[in-house]
Amino acid sequence: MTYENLQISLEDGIAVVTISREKALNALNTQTMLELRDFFGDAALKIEGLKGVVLTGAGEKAFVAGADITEFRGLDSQQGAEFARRGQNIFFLIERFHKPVVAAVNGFALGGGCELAMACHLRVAGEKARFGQPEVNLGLIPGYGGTQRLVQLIGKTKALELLMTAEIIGADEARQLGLVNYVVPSGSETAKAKELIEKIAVKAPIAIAKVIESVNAYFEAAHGGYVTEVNAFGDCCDTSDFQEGAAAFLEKRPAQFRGK
Ligand code: CO8
Repeated sequence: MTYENLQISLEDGIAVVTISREKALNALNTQTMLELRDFFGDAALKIEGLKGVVLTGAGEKAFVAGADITEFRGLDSQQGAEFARRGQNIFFLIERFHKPVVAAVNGFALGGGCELAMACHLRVAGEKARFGQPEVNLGLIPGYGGTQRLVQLIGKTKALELLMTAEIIGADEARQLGLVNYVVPSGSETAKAKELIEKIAVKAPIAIAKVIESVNAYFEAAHGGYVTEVNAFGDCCDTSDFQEGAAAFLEKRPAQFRGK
């Protein structure tokens, strides 16, 4: 597959995958999601001597500002649920990848962008990185596993607060909450991510793959939550609040929600 929105570079066995839609703050449109699926489900498995993958965003402003809201128009509950299910499955490919995948978060990681970072095994944030799940501003909920992984990473108390208030937090707070592993000066996120991969690369590869598999297994029992999220996301797509939220974003005005 030829990639339009992913730039891949391979150096010393580390693949750096850069999501490159800078004009839309690297928002995840369908094409980008399919490219991520191809990379983690196929292309990356064929790279000989791969030590790990760094995932980052093009430019200085955003890692990924979410799913592409311009694709939300007219989405009904069935299509919404299908979108969410497909996205969850792509993010499972990342979470279950046998080599370390490190997010180098260089700016906004919002909505699907925060969910993408959370699906990675480790997260390095630049000082200017900002995290949040602002979907309720659009009359939605996260659909790419955010309701599950945010709880896994930072606990129910703070996860519920962030999910319900749509508050956007900075890198230091994200580290205090356990959402990211390291905060580094802006511009050095990828270097730090590579350093972590090099540290892991000298360990026994099968043991590393088994660590990933076993840690993921800890959460498998709660997998029903992902199904609930898919259906709940679909339900939101049937509301007029969702139509209003998406339209308000695109028209650059505050949303007026009616609970319908
Ligand atoms: N989708 C599409 N375009 C976007 C997105 C996005 N998520 N985010 C930003 N853009 C575009 C803007 O529309 C703008 O385009 P243009 O220049 O053509 O007007 C350009 O990027 C620059 O953005 P802003 O002018 O808004 O830049 P600001 O610096 O003023 O603001 C923000 C930056 C705060 C990041 C702001 O852009 C913002 O709030 N973005 C949206 C964040 C958001 O709500 N993300 C969540 C989206 S929903 C989601 O991710 C659900 C995931 C599950 C999906 C399940 C299946 C469908």
